[in-house]
Amino acid sequence: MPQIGKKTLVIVTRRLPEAIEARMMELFDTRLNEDDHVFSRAELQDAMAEAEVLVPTVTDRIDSDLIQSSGKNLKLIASFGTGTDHIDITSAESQKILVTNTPGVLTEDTADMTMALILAVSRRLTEGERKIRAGNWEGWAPNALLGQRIWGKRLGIVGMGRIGQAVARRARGFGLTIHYHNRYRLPEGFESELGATYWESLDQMLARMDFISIHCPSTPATYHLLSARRLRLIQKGAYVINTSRGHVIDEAEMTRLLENGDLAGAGLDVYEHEPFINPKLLSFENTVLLPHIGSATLEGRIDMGEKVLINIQTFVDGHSPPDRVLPH
Ligand code: 8YV
Repeated sequence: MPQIGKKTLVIVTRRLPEAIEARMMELFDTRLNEDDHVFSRAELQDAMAEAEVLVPTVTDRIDSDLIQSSGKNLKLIASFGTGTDHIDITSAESQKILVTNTPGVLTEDTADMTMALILAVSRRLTEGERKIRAGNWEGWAPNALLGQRIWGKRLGIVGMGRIGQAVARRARGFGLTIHYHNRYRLPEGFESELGATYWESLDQMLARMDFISIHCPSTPATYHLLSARRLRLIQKGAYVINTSRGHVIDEAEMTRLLENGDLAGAGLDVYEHEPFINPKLLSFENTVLLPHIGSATLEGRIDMGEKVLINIQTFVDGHSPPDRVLPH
């Protein structure tokens, strides 16, 4: 437990919203990252040797080696974000270091971005915009940039947690019929509210959908859940949308399928090797590629920061922080 009267040393790896940084300075002995550079491994190691609380983000890879070599002061990793695949939670647990995240506050923004990608890729929004910006638009034509209607099509949601459900509610309003695969079936009330169909077999669902959208977390169990074999089950005319994590899809195989015309398109906000993007994905007209901005709203970032503050303060006060993450 931190000593009474002495402020807890908190090291924050990236710039957070100013209001959050200011409050963090008031509450704790806080070290900020003024120029917002991504910490090198050595910098992370130094921070973890000294800090009592580390506030990392998705851009910090906190693996078992770093955790094993952290100082005895480090008691809490209060991550800024919901996904915790960048932190080895099992190692942290074995070192008695708590890990927290910021769930719930990104749900609606990420669901909005999913709908934006569904619409953008099927209605060729970014392709049309590129045409205008390149000065290549010669005016309206009956057959120009024809996309696919989404109304009446089938959406297969992989992972029906908070975000998957928020996507289902929106998609229903756009006339999509909702299908889902999840580790467990949701209560009947939910299924009837959304007219959602549960597929115990992911393979069977994939083969019958017009849009597939990924909403499960990245864990060892979901690594390449959309494997090469499963990707090949998807219909030629279908679109793949991913606002979760790149590791859930075998990106190399998805790229091959797009290249060969075996998928209609992909709307992606996340990638297997961020920030590296496969150059082939960049070269296709039928991909919409976003720079991991699913939750990037001012309100969302402030809510995430508030959650980080609450997790740290609760811990400092001697209680179990509300958003503790346990090993899978
Ligand atoms: C965050 C995310 O912006 O919270 C998550 O899991 O993927 C993003 O929306 C990022 O992780 C912040 O660390």
